Amino acid sequence: MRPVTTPTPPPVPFVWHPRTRRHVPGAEIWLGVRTPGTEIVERVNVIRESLIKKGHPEVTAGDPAPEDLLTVHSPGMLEHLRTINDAWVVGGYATDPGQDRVVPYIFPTTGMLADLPLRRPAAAHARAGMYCYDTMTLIGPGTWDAAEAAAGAAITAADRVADAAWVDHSGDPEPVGPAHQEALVAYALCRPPGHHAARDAFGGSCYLNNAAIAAERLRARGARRVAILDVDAHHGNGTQAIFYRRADVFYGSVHVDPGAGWFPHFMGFADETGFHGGVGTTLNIPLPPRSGDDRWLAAVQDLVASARAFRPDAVVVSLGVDSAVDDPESPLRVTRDGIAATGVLLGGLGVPTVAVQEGGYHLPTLGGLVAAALAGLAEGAARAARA
Ligand code: SP5
Ligand code: ZN
Repeated sequence: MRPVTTPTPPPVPFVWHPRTRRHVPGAEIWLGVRTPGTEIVERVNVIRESLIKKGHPEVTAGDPAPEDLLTVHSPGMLEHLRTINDAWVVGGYATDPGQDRVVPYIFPTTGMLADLPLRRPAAAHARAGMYCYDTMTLIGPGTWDAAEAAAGAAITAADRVADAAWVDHSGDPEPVGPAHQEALVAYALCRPPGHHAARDAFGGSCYLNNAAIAAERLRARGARRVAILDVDAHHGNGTQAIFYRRADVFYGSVHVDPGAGWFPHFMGFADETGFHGGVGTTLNIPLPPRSGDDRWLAAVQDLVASARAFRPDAVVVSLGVDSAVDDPESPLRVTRDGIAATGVLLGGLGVPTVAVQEGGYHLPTLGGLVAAALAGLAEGAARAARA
């Protein structure tokens, strides 16, 4: 009798660009104190080394066109992100008071403005807070370049998946089923991350919403319905906000309960289910701090069941691995096996999938966690294709 063996699926290609290293926030202002920060360049180095070692093919990201970013973000915020560092340097703030990064001090909240329009302040130090909602998301000389490169990686990954999955019949995109099984999953090694960035506001170490940009690219390439599944330890408030009224994009997230005191504090509660036409296309599953594999995987299973009921043509995974037990930014306690099993469950949806890097901050384990998630995704996709 022949032994029953199933082939290991080929390693998922990873898309990135070296410009992603130009973002050096240098610090986070945490409760008024300058701290080193955890969203650092070394993250991308350890992930990349781990994936190369495991044989994942490397793909260079293309540059996004301005229109690609405008599918998700306001012209005002994009202009701000592109220009505020130069204005800060020209304004002399890097030498007096000696702050070499853009840090906001005044936030024009809707409560402050009432119904008055948002004016553009003359002072760069006032403009610094126009689109930013926290003090943790600093801007330096390479921030825009890197944020743009991360968005480019998400778009290139979406294009690879779309090229394999759909054939464009003269401008009338039509799903025809996968042409190349191995291209059904692609991964974008995005840095900075994106899921806390909304259409017109950035924060949480995020500037451009890479997952949302990938979802819009998949739609433009023929996917009629896209599900974004967010397994970062934190709620992706930016992604949720961008699609909150949309019926064609599902957003589902499992994360540490913001009601238990965790970022982003104001969003990510279970009663947030969408607005107007988008009612029922948002799903939040908050978990108590210290939750481990059992609770986590049960929640991921619920997430996948809801996504399947949505019948997506494509999936975007917001792949944070900061749910891991050793991560300094979250109190969840998911193991590496739990992360791999998360990938298997998500891949089991069996539709073209783009995974986008979000958080994950424990450098000694970070590379292995991402590799485990991608191996799981490929395995889940391969099983779904055989079924
Ligand atoms: C993409 C992502 O994972 N963003 C997470 C942003 C969460 N940051 C919230 C601030 C928490 C302050 N961290 C202090 C760590 C002290 N060791
Ligand atoms: Zn996170």
